[in-house]
Amino acid sequence: MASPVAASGRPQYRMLIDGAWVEAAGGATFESENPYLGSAWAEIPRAGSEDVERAVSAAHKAFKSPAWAGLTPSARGLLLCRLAERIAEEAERLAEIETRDNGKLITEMRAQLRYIPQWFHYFGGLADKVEGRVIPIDKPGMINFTREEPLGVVVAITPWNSPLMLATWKLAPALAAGNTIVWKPSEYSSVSALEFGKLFEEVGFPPGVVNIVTGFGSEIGEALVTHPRVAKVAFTGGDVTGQRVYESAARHIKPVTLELGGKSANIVFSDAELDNAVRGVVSGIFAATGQTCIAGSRALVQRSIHDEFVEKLVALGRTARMGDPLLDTTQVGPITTRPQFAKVLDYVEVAKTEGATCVLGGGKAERPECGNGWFVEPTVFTNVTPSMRIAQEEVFGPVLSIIPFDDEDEAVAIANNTQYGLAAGVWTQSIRTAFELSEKLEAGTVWVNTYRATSYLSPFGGYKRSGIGRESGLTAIREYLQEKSVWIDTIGQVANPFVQR
Ligand code: TXE
Repeated sequence: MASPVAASGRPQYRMLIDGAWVEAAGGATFESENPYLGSAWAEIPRAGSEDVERAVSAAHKAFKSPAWAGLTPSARGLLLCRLAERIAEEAERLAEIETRDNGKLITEMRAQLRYIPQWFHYFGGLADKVEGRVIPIDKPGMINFTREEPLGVVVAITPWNSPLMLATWKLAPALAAGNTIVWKPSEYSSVSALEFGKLFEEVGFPPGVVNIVTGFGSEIGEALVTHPRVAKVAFTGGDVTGQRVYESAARHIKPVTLELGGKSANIVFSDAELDNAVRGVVSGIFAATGQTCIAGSRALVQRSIHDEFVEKLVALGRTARMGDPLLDTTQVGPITTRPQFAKVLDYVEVAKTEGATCVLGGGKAERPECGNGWFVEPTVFTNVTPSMRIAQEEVFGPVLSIIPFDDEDEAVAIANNTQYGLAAGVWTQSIRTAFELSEKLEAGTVWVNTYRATSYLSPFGGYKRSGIGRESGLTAIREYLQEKSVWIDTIGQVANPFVQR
């Protein structure tokens, strides 16, 4: 797929267009950096508008081709299941590449790579179970039924935090539905996407069904989203970029799925199993270095247990082992990108200036085991008020804000008082509180006495500014289909041509 080594000595990758591994038309490349080492480790094609044109044309041609459009849904599903098997075989290698490229823990990436095949199996199995309906129409002599048809070329734009998992959530249902793909991975984590791309070829997807274009969102994002032959855009990323994608798509009346992160609340009631809740809150914010859309970045803690909770949380947070994300024993890895590193440190300063009290961490990690990497200490702020920026804006780093509350109503009011609504956690022994909050919280996912659980079987997506549409689960395939209503007159006579039937 690639001339393996560039002049710099680093591996040089190519991107996938129409079944061929190619350089950017203009020959440009960019470097992908290893966040733990703080240095470049691979070279990637830097696509321009000509490459976008090539990729979309290839996907469009493939969408119409007998090799793809002519496949039965069962045959399409089988391809996805075969892909699942190949991914499982390559899981360890792909996980290691993800970790080198984005600095997330190998233990986390390994777990994701173990899960990814489940999505391809599930949607592969679903491909031939998408059925239309026969409508008991109110007109004699008429048959009316529906067909579920693919949309065409789907552009998938993905971020750097869980590169293959978040792409899978789009590619698996989109392909099962019969669409073709142009995938633009994040410029910070393209290597695993390019390695993943080889597997589609190996299991027999026809050329052009999956194309991978690497490069910068600021350079090719708009061209991809607005291309007249692109039927749909599926995006995961920040809300500001998501809004731009939505606005561009709207100008061309294109449907979008948007998954845009959040400011999720983990709500701890006084009747919770405290040690369990402490572990849950830690896992929600520090486990993925806070770089996850579902980070539980606000802990709302009932006032009567506030001090005890903070003490236990800080004690556990202090034990977090930082360092090389490739080691199984590391618990908190580096921040993935240089700009994100600067952003997280900025927010730490913002919180201090706003008057929050830093009770753990609070800056760049200077530990020897962190080397030259972009590490931020696991950080906890108390005395946070709901209106502070640190309580309202997505940090996307290991920074937790603790806000006290008195009763259920206040907890719900604080939890819902942000523009986001991706997820929430509730820690309580009361089944009544659990039910009540699951109804009142404005969030696409509510976890009770657990956090960060996701599955191919369960819908995932955001309320409010956290997004549009759902990924995973039965309904996700509908995001990539359109319903056609077919009318057949069995009488064979057009009665009065001037009156609607
Ligand atoms: O994301 P972007 P960034 C949040 C998090 C983070 C912030 C910025 O708060 O601090 O976003 O991160 C592509 N048209 N999340 O800058 O810009 C880009 O190339 C089309 C939350 O890395 O959203 C990449 O492939 N595409 C989140 C993808 O968008 C464009 C995960 C995401 O990048 C584009 C990541 C454009 N104009 C960050 N500009 C989550 N929901 O999990 C960029 N892109």
